[in-house]
Amino acid sequence: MENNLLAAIENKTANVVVLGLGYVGLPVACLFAEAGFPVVGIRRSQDKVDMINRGECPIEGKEPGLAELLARVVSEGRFQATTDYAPCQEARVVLIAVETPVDPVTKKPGYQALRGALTDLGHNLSRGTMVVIESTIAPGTMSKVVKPILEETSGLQVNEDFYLVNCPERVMPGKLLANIRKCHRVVGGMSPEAAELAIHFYRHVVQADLDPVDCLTAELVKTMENAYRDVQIAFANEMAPLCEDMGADVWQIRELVNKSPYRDMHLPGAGVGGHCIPKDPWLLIANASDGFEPRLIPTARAINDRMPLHMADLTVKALQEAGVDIAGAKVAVLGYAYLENSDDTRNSPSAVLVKRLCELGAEVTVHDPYVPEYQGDLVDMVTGCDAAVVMVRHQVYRAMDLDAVRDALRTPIVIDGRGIFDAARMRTTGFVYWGVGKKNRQT
Ligand code: SAJ
Repeated sequence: MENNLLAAIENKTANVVVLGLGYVGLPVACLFAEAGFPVVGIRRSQDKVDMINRGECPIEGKEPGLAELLARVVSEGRFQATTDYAPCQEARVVLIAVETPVDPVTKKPGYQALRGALTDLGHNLSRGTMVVIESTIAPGTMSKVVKPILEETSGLQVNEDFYLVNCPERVMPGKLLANIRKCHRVVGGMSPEAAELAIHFYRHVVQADLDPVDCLTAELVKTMENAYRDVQIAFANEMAPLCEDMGADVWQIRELVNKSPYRDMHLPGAGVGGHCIPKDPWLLIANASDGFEPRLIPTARAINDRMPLHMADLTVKALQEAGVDIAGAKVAVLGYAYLENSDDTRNSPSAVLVKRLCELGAEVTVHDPYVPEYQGDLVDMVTGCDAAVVMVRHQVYRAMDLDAVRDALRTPIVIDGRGIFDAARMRTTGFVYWGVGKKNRQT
């Protein structure tokens, strides 16, 4: 294949198209535009396209530098958005960054968005283009799904007529730009040449290691690194109820355990949310053959998924200690985002807790300073409630006026899902205090 693509990448004349302008696609489009490439972003929603072309950032929450960078690259004419796939025909590099959720029952990816993007791209794919999948995908997807769809819809052959790469994203809400610039990436090529070309391309925005590998290795690295984190968190979430059962404080024990070399016990808590950790372990094992029996991954997921229900159990017990029945009790849920100081509510553990409390007959109100529908004065919101359940380590909860909250509650009960408060201090302040991994029984 003629290789003037390398020259176009080096001198930044290569037209870049980014398919999918969400948490992954938008920041990466802006960074390549800032680096000097002409970038077109494609998104299905005309409203969002119009917003982006006005230089307005559609992503809420604290994303340092993103809104300013977007406004700048749009005003300089380096980046524009559209709903039309025609710009793919002139593209030399196409990045695909669409969501890859798993079915809540089968735990398998349907890839509807990915299949749609690949099909539309295939019909507009030109010879000599480099296609990069940034989405997180199950190991084996590049060869079993991506390659066949692109070849069938374009009539072109991978490695003969176009380059194909998997370079998994490394985003985290609140650090979108920083993570792209600073996190190492694996660069999986359908050919070594494709991987090398992609490394030349990403070197324009990534200041960390770019490791050339094959596609299967790249798919395994990304899903395995997040499955590893999920298992680590699950261990902590098994130790918390154990310590409650034994009448010990898992938070103090965790700190002492981590004094041992090579220990890094993670934080137990009210649940594991977000768009990566709850999903990627299922992607990791999705294409394993029947000869492989996954045991640790599903068990870890079950442990973590149970934590919001554990929070409901603690709430019932705390209310009982104060002589209040969960049925008819007014419960305030503090925090709805999945991560502290973020507005991101994807796979929110609080959603599971709210559903469970309502099933038990409680009247639930939700507060979250970052989520528009749950914003409001904290003390006003807890006024008249029988319990306040803290689900997220938002700074506003860590710094809240405990005397004011105690006086506003009808029954002074706090259930602590993130180890924020000191049990002794809470009890001397007059609260019935229960927490994940805490010494909850007063006997
Ligand atoms: N959580 C715990 N205990 C912990 C750590 C996290 O309960 O010890 C919970 C959080 O409250 C949250 C969920 O797990 O609900 C996920 O937290 P996270 O810190 O993993 O945040 P994410 O989901 O944004 O994870 C992303 C991932 N990065 C990428 O996929 C590129 C993850 O692999 C990173 O470790 C994480 O960002 C990060 O810390 O950068």
